[in-house]
Amino acid sequence: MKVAVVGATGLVGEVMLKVLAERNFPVSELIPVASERSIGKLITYKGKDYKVVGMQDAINLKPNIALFSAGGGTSLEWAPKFAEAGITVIDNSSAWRMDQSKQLVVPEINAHHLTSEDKIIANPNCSTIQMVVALAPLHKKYKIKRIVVSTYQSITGTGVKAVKQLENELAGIKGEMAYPYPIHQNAIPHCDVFEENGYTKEEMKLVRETQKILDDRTIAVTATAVRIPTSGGHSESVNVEFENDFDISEVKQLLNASDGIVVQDNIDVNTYPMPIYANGKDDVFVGRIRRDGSQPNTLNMWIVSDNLRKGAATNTIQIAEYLLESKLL
Ligand code: 2RA
Repeated sequence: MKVAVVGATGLVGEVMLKVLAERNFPVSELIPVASERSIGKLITYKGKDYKVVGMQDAINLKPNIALFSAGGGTSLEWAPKFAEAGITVIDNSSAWRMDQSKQLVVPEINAHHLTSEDKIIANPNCSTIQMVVALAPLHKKYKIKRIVVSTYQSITGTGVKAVKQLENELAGIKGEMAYPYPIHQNAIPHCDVFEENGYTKEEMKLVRETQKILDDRTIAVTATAVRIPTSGGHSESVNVEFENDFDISEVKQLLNASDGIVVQDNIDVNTYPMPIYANGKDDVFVGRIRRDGSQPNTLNMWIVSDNLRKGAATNTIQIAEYLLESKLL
């Protein structure tokens, strides 16, 4: 399998290479792709050096699949060109997610909708992925009516510039700012840009993508996305109201029995999910599961996952694995 990784020198691209190797994805030839300034750089994959190439050269090398994490603009311009050349694209940007003709895929939930016609497949936003992985089995059983979510997002979601900003702040160095304010000892309620309605794009992704992935436009969602100075993963406080009542122990059994979920929930011994433990892992960790006594059929939960792995690279590669296993590649 000839695999192109587009954005190979970025944070997500680097994790994609790590996960491809860890999961022994059948890469016969790696084609690392990046912007002009990185062309010619060497990327080592499984002990072998590969030269970074530009976009058109990557197409000319005829990969079977291209894993994109290079921003929406690059994806809007180049994903169709890769697809026209017969190359299946799995894209991590928001460019195609809400396109009615494109699948927005979390393998545990809706990979079965994929066909060989899908040549550009959208990988959902990291904060959406971890939430729908945890909520999908509960939606199936109890039917979700409304979700109120607050996120506490890792600086790695913004990229290298944000990681550098926090490093500089901790070292007392004045440097380039990824955020409008210092991130050290701060919480910034501003992830991505603001839309007309006063919500950020990040918050609206949680609304729109959740409805698309769960295939239910009746689900009401409202979100507040906050950036905090952590780097191990995104955390989410989720309040979810169902159409039907539930039993908390049954909820925990359902979650424990679901692919990709690890329930960490025992307050007697201070057991609950945290980014420092989710870091570098592929699971979605769920804890603090408790009934919300303020209204019927409602519970609270705390969801943590590594945004660079299940939130981006691993979900992308799990989609590629599904395509391979289903002979859609
Ligand atoms: C963020 N989810 O965390 C967005 C993009 N990775 O900034």
